[in-house]
Amino acid sequence: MQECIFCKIINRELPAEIVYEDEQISVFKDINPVAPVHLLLIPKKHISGISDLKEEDAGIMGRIQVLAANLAGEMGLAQDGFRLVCNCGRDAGQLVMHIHYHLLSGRTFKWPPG
Ligand code: DGP
Repeated sequence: MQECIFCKIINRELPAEIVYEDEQISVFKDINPVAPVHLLLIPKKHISGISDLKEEDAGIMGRIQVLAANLAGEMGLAQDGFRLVCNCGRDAGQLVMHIHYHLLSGRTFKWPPG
């Protein structure tokens, strides 16, 4: 999508610290990290948010979760723990309307979230 920041990162029109990429998925560091590890995992296909997911998107969203598990394992995050967050809509704090998971780790998180 033309005006989407994350599509521009995928298309290399905007810079980002990309840490993983394949045909369907891109993973890059959040520009405004809220934890020592803060990655964004996104499908290259533009999907606005969880509410817009279709049956056909189940595979890619599952792949992203498996990738999160693999990255957490490779980065040594699994033992102490990590959080995988997907904000959906205004009240949840979604600012970028291209679906993304935040992979957060490296500190203790509170529950419930603020
Ligand atoms: P959310 O509030 O869930 O929509 O999270 C959007 C996240 O995207 C937020 O943590 C900041 C990050 N972000 C916004 N613009 C950019 C950008 O241009 N580059 C990178 N790397 N991250 C961005």
